[in-house]
Amino acid sequence: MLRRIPKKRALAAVAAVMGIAVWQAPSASASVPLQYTTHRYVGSAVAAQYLASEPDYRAVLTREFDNVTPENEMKWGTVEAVRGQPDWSGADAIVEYAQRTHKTVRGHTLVWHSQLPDWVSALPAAELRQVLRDHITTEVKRYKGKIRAWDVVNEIFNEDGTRRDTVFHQKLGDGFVADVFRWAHAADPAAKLYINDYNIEGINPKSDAVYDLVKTLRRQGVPIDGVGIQAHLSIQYGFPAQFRENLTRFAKLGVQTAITEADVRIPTPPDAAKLATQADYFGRLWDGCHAVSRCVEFTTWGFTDRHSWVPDVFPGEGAACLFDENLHPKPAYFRINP
Ligand code: 9MR
Repeated sequence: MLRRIPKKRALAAVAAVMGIAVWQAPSASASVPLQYTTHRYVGSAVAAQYLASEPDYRAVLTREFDNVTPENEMKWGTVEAVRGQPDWSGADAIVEYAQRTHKTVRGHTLVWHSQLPDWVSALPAAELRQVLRDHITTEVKRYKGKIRAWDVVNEIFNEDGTRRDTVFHQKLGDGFVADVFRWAHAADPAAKLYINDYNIEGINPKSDAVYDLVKTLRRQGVPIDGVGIQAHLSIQYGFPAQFRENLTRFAKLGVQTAITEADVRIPTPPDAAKLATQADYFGRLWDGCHAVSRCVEFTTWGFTDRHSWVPDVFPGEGAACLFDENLHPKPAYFRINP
């Protein structure tokens, strides 16, 4: 991360030398797009569908962010819903867009119990192991050199810190985690490999379990580079306790951290007070990440309330993103990009 130059300053310097005016954003947004205000990668989840069909969505994404994470397009259930009939169309489109617009890509996700095709769940252990290895190798090699970081395993712990009871855990045992990191590393040695989860923003039994696992894997020489902290927050439940301390303890293990899926949902309808609390939460996530040098990325789970997973899953809650449905920046945006 530290290899990155402060883009805002660099651009201004280049513009001054060349005697050209620096591009000005429309008055509804801050004068400097978010991506140029920070040394961190700043990203959003993206849906290939809207990227193709909504020019205004694409324009804001292109302007504000320098990382994209495919929201669903790289999941097993998307890329091989039917055995032997791969569909890379959505993932390819996003990776091509990222290359064209000079953005990095966070690959999401190689091993997850959700959005897992039934045919995979039904396999006996030995075959599951082989198929899992092939899936990881094929997907990681397909995008080799084009993915900065991969969410290799997603959501493998319960809230109490025990392992989630998934088909991978049941059939392959705890050791599948070390295996999948090794396979991913063999397929693209340069990609940063992450474990990713929610409710691990603060210090609690679940983040303790992630911490212990990462420590063990590093001691064993398993190629794990980072911890993805999803940060799906709600203003109803308070800001997670000891967020910075948590980032710091991972940094001391020698791994990166990334905020991978930030959003802050509010009971609808939004009002000024709720939006102010939301802005405060986003601000604390942003500031916490910037306080720890190994926190290298701040990615939000979508950027506009027009398209967000929240209302479908939490009836009565929503408005969780930095931009409203009309793509106007909200108070949370101006909190992190004043
Ligand atoms: O936003 C994603 C939504 O469109 C999908 O239907 C859902 C399927 O479970 O996954 C959502 O993204 C999840 C992400 O992949 C992992 N962390 C939690 C996210 C929100 O559920």
